[in-house]
Amino acid sequence: MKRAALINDLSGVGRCSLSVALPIVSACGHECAVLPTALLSNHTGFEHYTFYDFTEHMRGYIDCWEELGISFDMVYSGFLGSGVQADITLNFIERLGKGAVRLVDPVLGDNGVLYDTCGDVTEHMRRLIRAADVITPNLTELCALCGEEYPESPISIAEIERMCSRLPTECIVVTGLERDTVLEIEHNRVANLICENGSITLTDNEKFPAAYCGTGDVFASVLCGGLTSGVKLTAAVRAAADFTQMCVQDTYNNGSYGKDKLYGVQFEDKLNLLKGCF
Ligand code: PXL
Repeated sequence: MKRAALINDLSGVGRCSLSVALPIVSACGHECAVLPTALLSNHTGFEHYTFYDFTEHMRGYIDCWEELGISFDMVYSGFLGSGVQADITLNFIERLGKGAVRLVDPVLGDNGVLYDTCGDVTEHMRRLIRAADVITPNLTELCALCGEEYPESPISIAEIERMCSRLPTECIVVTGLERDTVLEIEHNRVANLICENGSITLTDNEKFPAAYCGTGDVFASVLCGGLTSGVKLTAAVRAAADFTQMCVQDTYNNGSYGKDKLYGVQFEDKLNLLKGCF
């Protein structure tokens, strides 16, 4: 069995980050170790939340795991509670992730808006992505990492390719692209653009008229499961996109969108589909 380190926050309510990554990566057949970055009552999309920054404890976890001789085949990082956590994650990779696949989901914002906890995280994230094999920004995060304005009107795929070429990571998966933001995408589709050593592949799925919190985490977690198993990037992206779409579709069909949006997607009854998927 492979061992994956999940570096992410634990939000008590609202399916996202560790409460999504832990079940999904486990269902893909991997042993998971959890390094929390912050503990929240609920994610930051709700009207109020409590936030406990876990930075000081992260170093202790790493020292302890190093003393115990624990090593990892995958290091997957997501939401960081402070800028310094990017350096702690880099330190984790150097000490415990030798030979590991390194997946960084640069969680910074969505729909052109940065999360209000981000503060100095963006500039530190630019350093962390240098050490990643694969990163999964949405368009908001891609713009933030490049230091560019979020576009006011739809842009071309060539423009996204240009932004990817400015980043230091070999494999970039730009997630959740739609016609609202990208000219070449059809109105009823949602696409991911894979930029692998400069060559581009697009995958797309049917789009539902609903956007749920935490879908980026569902996508990155399935991708993490596939990459930990050694599956090729494009195949892992397709599986991650299909699984995420299935969760959105079921949540949309079974619930009431306005009420459920913050609570995330129903993935629990689909975890069995991930068994043996990679
Ligand atoms: O799903 C991204 C995410 C992760 N963690 C926290 C968040 C969000 C998005 O709002 O608030 C705490």
